Amino acid sequence: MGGNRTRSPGYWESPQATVEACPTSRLRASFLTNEVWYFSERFSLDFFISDNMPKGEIVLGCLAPHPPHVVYAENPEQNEPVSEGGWETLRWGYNRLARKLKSIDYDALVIFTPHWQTYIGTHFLGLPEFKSKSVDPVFPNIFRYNYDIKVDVDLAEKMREKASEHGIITKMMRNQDFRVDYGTITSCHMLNPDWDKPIVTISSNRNAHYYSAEVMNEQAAALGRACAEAIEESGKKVVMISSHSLSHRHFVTESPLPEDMSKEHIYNHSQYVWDMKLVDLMREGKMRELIDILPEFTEQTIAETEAGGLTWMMAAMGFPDYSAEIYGYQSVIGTGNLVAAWDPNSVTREIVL
Ligand code: 2X7
Ligand code: FE2
Repeated sequence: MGGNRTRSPGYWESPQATVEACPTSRLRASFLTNEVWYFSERFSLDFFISDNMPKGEIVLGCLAPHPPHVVYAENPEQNEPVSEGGWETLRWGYNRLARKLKSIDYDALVIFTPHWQTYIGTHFLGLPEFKSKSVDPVFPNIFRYNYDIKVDVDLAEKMREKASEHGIITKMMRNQDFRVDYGTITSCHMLNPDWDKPIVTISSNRNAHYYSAEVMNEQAAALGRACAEAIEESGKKVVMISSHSLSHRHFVTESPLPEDMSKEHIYNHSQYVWDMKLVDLMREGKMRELIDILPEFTEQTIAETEAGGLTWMMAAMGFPDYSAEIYGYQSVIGTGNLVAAWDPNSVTREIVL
């Protein structure tokens, strides 16, 4: 990041870049952009020291599937329906990853979700708070969740700005009545049930529908690189979340009791073999190879990787060549769901399973 970066005049006029006067003379600080400006009085020399600001970083990347079933099974107070449990392998894995997150110092969670689909550009949540009830359109019997979500709008705007510089069409979601998708809510709830960190949600632009899975992969990688640049410039510590299942063939008839685990199994063997191929590559630290075969995997298993989340996160993290932490794999209505994490810090990185 260069110390003599230029900003368009409009940037400084925006509410997020308000400059406040400091009690000491000549020093003015923008607390929201973390930049400190010095205005000299004797010489007409103005400069700022944002180069001294610590660089932001991605402190963890999480693959966090979002079947609403896992929230239903946890019985949190926010969700109306009550269950007798279910999907423990996945939930206990999630619980363990949530405990690890508690031990990490971070400022915000940034999540890419396939269930906020946008057809013109990539959108970012752009208001400080979204509060409402989320009812899953397919499973209203198990997911009616009262949410109150805080957003890191400053970080979201930085990401939007960077994505735009990379040639990606972008938009901020400023509609207060916008209903946050259940993918965001489920993954964030399972990773941080206390909801004590702000989030940024990024929509999934459906390039695949206009072009192909390959183009989708390229676009998602470009978005990932843009987000990584934004995080670095923000000075913040960020946890990235790619919210999706792996193989995605699912049952068409729900069992009378959704949490009846005697009915839960992977939909078919080929799907399972594909999922395990991906898990092996993750364990071996071959994320570039995995992303290269993702279009084929997506086509064969009609996977939610179609939305671009995993490619986005891996590109942002520079395609890790170290082992992923594997927390659990389980079928939910026949789909393959894996909880995994990439820890760039070799001291805290673990072999979990
Ligand atoms: O969105 C989902 C999903 N990805 C997997 C399983 C069940 C329901 O919803
Ligand atoms: Fe989904």
